[in-house]
Amino acid sequence: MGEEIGAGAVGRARLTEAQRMAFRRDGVVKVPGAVDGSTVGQMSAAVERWLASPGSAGGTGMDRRVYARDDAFNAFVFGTDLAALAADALDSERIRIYFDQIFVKPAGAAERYFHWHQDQPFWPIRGSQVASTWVALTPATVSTSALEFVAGSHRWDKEFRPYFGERSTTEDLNRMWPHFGDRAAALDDRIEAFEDHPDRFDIIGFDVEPGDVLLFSYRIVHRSRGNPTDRARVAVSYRWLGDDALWAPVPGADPVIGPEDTAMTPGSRIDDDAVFPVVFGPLTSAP
Ligand SMILES: O=C(O)CCC(=O)C(=O)O
Repeated sequence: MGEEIGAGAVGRARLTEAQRMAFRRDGVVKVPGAVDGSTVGQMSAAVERWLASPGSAGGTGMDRRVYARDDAFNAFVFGTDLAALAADALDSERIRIYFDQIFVKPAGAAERYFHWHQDQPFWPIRGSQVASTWVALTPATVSTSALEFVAGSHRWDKEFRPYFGERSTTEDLNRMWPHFGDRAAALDDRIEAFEDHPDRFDIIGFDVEPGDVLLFSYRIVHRSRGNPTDRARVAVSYRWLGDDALWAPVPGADPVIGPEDTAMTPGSRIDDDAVFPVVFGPLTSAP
């Protein structure tokens, strides 16, 4: 049957002190080679299979919460050390999975993909212990669509209005999912061309090789440019929730998990083990 995933048991991964400090200071840290070559191969094959499947997210090169319906993707969540890395960065006893997300940026993809954004304004989640591990499955440099970040922006008291370039009207966004545009329009903080102000903003980008992980706060401002190469750029991002993550549903938040999926009370600590399974740390609270 399936090959074993990952190099070691879940829970063994640890960041160095310098990596933990960088994550706290900048909101992002690169963990080189955090996913072993064999697992990278299996993830790449799983993404290839997903791409070849009929109607794979309408050719957008994106899909969310794949782990909940696909055994291979499930094993990458529960059988790798990614959640342990998040626990270490966030200093969290327990880590739950929110969702995994495939990002395939096709050869020649235009610059308009992924303008500067935070993840927080999209999600019905609040808290300080929320982060992603973005796993590179193909090499990329910043100019061929590896991720860039505004260092320290995870500490700004800002919630930026989602911006998708020319597709950013309220109507456009409402077509992406219900009430998304209305929610975006209610946010006053506007993304700017941070890269034009090196005196005010410290932009850090990370060239990556397959197996490198970028670990970043859901509040940090980040983006990726177009992909001018003749090869797709492939990554899978894992969204992790730590101890202080709260369930904060609002109309227009990402419907990948919505109020109809859980009985949790808005404003409560996330404790629904069926919808947000524990991946690292004690399995449940006291019976
Ligand atoms: O893969 C990309 O280009 C975008 C990824 C991203 O924005 C994320 O993981 O939050």
